[in-house]
Amino acid sequence: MAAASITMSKFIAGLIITILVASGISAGIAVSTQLITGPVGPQGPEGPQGETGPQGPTGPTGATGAAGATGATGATGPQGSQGPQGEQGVGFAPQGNISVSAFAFVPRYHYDNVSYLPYYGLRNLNDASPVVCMAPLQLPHGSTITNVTFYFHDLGTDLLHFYLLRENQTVLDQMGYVENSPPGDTPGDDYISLGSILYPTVDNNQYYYYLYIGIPWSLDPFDYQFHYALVEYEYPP
Ligand SMILES: [Ca+2]
Repeated sequence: MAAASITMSKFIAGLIITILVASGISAGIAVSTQLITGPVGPQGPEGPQGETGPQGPTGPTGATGAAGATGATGATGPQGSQGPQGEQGVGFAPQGNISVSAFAFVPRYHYDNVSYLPYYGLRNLNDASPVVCMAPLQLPHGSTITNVTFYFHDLGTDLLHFYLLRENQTVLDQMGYVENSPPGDTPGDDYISLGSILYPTVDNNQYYYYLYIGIPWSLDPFDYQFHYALVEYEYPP
């Protein structure tokens, strides 16, 4: 009977298991219905890299670049050969001469004391006294007076006197003096030059220049005649 009991027990147990299994199946069906409508699972891992694509089309031409910096100056070339000689210029002569006529001389006191005549020049018509006359000199500024020569006619025993002067408002300078003293006092036409000249450089900004002459008196007014002066000067080099 024990065996029968065991068997019975087994039978009951099997039955219960069967029931339970049947219930489990029912329960499994219900569980399966719940999984279909569940949440989305996590994303899977990244797949492997794809193959390299084909080469793209050629790009557009690029813009022109900026100009480069200027190069350094080259070395100086060798000196050329000497050119031909130029033509002669037309500059001023370094020396100048002017003549001052007797008719440029004015009497110091009165025109009644003098006479002007072509061929006879300037004569003394004063009353037993010498006559003094003056003539202006207009020379280039900066030039150098090198000589003054006086041309005259002398048949008397007295002497003619010649001066070169410069002057301004406050100063009177004697630049040169000469007289036809013996043995220079020879009868007839003659001339005489200044031996030396002081302040020979012409400064027209500060001075004016003139000649100053003394003509003796004679009973015959034709004994003494002054004709002209020659003034020589030079330009500075
Ligand atoms: Ca004389």
